[in-house]
Amino acid sequence: MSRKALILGIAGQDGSYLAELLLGRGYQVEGVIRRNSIPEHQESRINHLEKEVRTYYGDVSDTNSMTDILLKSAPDEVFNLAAQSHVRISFDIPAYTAEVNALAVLRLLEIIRQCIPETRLYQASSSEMFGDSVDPDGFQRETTPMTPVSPYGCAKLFAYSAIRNYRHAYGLYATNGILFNHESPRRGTNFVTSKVVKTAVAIKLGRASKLSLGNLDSYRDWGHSKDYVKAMHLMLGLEVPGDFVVATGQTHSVRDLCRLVFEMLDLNYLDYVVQDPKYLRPQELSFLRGDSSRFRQLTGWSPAITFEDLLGEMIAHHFDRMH
Ligand code: NAP
Ligand code: F7E
Repeated sequence: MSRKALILGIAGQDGSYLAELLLGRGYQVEGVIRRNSIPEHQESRINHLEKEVRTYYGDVSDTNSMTDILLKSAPDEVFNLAAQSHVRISFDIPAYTAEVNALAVLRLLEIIRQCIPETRLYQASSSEMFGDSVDPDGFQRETTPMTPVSPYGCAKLFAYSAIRNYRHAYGLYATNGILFNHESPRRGTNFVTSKVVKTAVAIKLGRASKLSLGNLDSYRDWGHSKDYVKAMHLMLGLEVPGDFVVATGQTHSVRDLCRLVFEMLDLNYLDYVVQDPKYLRPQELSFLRGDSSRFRQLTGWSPAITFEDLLGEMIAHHFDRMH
């Protein structure tokens, strides 16, 4: 019998890559999508999987729909990737972000505890939970204090704590993947890597003249989503659940990102990038670099795709779309 996985947020960047990975490994894959007035938009990242994946309409903040879906699906593994995932926007809609990213996770844990306690649960935790906390050696790891600096980070920290609490209190198999930033051609175009690449390609093709950004001096540890969904799958294969950092261990500033992308297009970013205060955040997380040695030692995982190859793939994707 093949294992069954239910992916909440299957139509997102990570959900779509994870579905492909699990199908390739013989899983039966099901997923939850939200209703959208233009259904093609909702399912654009998973249209090619239409025949292989069963989808349910649902919303993680709706306990009735989630209970119904979890009972019907009866999965061996649940991957909770559903979230309001944009940090700056979480300052505009903080209570909504907390509903979906925090309270919904508590509700999910209760459904699993009461109805399907043998199910393994992966929670998409985030390096944003560390906030402005960095160890003296310049890395964040599982033991680094968590002091979030955004409504998104605060909500994710609540969910992270609930996962730990239910693991210890009820013996549930509930695991936190503390993933650092990861990108791909499927990344939403209002995240900085996608926005920089898409606009730089438009400039190269003569369709845009400026790139407006916020803070150029924050640093991120950027990996590729394809590598990170492999880590999610490996995590739920571990005998004992836990909390695990997944990161490349390398960090780049937003300015470096711009320099590199424009150089790859034979352009100079200084001629095009302008700062617009509307993209600044009320509080910024200025530095991220993860130490994932614990997870690497346990599983042998390491990222296969370099930062330069990631950007090259994103550039090629946006060229194809704009030509
Ligand atoms: P994403 O592309 O924004 O995907 C999130 C998915 O969740 C989307 O399909 C979205 O559907 C769905 N969703 C949102 N609210 C929902 C709700 N109330 N009920 C059901 N589904 C809902 O994000 P991602 O980059 O794939 O990230 C996946 C998860 O990892 C998220 O939880 C994110 O917070 C977390 N994470 C991401 C990163 C990263 O760098 N990518 C790092 C650490 C953690 P719609 O299309 O309808 O909005
Ligand atoms: O910002 C700066 C911005 O929105 C990265 C999510 O996946 O990773 C992601 O959150 C940096 C920040 O990602 C613009 O201020 C400058 O310092 O691409 P981002 P994020 O906020 O790090 C974490 C780990 C998650 O969990 C989240 O779900 O880039 N920046 N100018 C800008 N950012 C954006 N979006 N737009 C700009 O114009």
